[in-house]
Amino acid sequence: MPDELKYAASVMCANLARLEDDLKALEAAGCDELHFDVMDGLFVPNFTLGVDFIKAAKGVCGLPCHAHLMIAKPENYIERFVDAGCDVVSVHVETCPHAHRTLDQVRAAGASPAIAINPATPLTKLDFLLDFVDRIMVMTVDPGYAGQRIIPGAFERVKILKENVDYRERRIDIEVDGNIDVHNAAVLANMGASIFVMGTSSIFKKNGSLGEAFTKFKAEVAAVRKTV
Ligand code: S6P
Ligand code: MG
Repeated sequence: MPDELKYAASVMCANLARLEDDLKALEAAGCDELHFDVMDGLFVPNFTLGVDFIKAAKGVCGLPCHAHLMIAKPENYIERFVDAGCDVVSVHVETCPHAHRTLDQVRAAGASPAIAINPATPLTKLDFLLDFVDRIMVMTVDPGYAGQRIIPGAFERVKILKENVDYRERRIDIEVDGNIDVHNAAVLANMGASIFVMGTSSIFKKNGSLGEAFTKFKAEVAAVRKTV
């Protein structure tokens, strides 16, 4: 069981009209990280946040920032995201024919490298990348949109991946992204996930305080973990 779970807020799910208030509330409530979904309309069928947006968010809040690059040719943009203030940059294994080079590029630029993997991509694609990443982001939905249902195979994938990482004695965080509600987070935590992306399934609901929602979510995951 991982010692400590971490929680990342998916900024694309926030109310962008009152972003500053929301980011400050998340920071005050002890959220661990901001998760910025970057989509290009090519690798995934949607457009979302970019470099200027992240710079603006960095200006109003001190939380670490993770850019989840769902874009073709991520190697062309890594330095720009690091210069914008990203502490973690994840690239998709499906977009990286030269993944070692791209992950090294992230580290050389000054950020922590992470590899993201889609639900249908064989986990063996990660076998020779374990020495090059600080975290693996297991997509639990096909990337592109918030508000989707988890793809059930995600649970087994996290379990297998965790066993592989432990067998090889690597210290790599496993992050899960997509439909992370209380139950899914609790089961995935017990299977070895240690970082959870919070979106519409958890804290970004229509009404109520974001800080309170985060505190409640964390407490519920801890409680449900003991029962699943
Ligand atoms: C999906 C993206 C995610 C979503 C997040 C939404 O392509 O990578 O980070 O923003 O998963 O959460 P939810 O709870 O609405 O699925
Ligand atoms: Mg994401």
